[in-house]
Amino acid sequence: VSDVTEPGTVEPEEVEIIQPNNPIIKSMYTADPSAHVWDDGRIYIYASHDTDPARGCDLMDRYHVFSSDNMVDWIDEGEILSSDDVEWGRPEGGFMWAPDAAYKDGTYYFYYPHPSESKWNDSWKVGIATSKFPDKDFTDIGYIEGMGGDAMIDPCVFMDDDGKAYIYLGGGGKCVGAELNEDMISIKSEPVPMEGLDDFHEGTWIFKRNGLYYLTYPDNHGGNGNRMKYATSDSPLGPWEYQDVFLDSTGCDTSHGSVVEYKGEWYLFYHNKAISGTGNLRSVCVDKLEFDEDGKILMVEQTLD
Ligand code: FUB
Repeated sequence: VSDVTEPGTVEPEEVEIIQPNNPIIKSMYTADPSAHVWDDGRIYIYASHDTDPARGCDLMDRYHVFSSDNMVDWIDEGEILSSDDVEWGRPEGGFMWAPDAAYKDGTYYFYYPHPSESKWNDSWKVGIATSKFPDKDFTDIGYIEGMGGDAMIDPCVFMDDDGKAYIYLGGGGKCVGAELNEDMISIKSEPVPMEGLDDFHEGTWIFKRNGLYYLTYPDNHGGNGNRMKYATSDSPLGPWEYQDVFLDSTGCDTSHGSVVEYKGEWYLFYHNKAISGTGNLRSVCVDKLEFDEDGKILMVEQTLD
């Protein structure tokens, strides 16, 4: 009797989701992860990239994309954009900060904050690069008119179930949002302030669960570093009802996260300093995000290997 199965007689198994071993990106320093699940069933992380040896945020000058189908084995899909590719950008380059991505009608849109002038903190814009692929061939096509300026960083693009897309931007205590036009590269009307947040710092992320909109963000908590908080609303542009802290400080100079559902579970992507021990040499991590029966987010347990 043989227990060897005939080739071709077994259906391929579903890929098993394994407990992440944080930090999940170990090959380079990465931060500000924006995670998305695209039509190919893989999960992609669009992240910023810290410069080693540590030099703060000014030398951050390129983006890499990572993908996985099990949350543990992450492929570095390579560099997708650098400040050298941005014609309208600050002449000295650098300052390629927390990005996001969206997909519509066969095109991937990559949104990134970048200053257009040497006097960087006054001149932030939301750059846009597009591609037919999620992980390569991105070309810069300019920036969104009518958004940006003083400390306005960290674009987040949220695609609602009805096909409407919204963009959020914020820093220095201000958070604004606007509906995008069908073209995904211009806004329908003036950005409006997101009301009801408590101690907003930067790093907006929006998701929707059971019909409720969630806005997550790092606060201004000092000492050991920002914590992540969230607020909820019945509308993508608020007003928001502040809820609670759901991620404690990770020991980095800043915090920044994204939330995504993958294969029936919810996850929080964030960064810590577990590899470098240095607050501005960050590494992307992921942990499960859980909710109570009223939709409140439970405190995230930060795991390591
Ligand atoms: O990584 C550069 C900046 O630090 C990001 O844009 C902020 O969200 C903070 O994480």
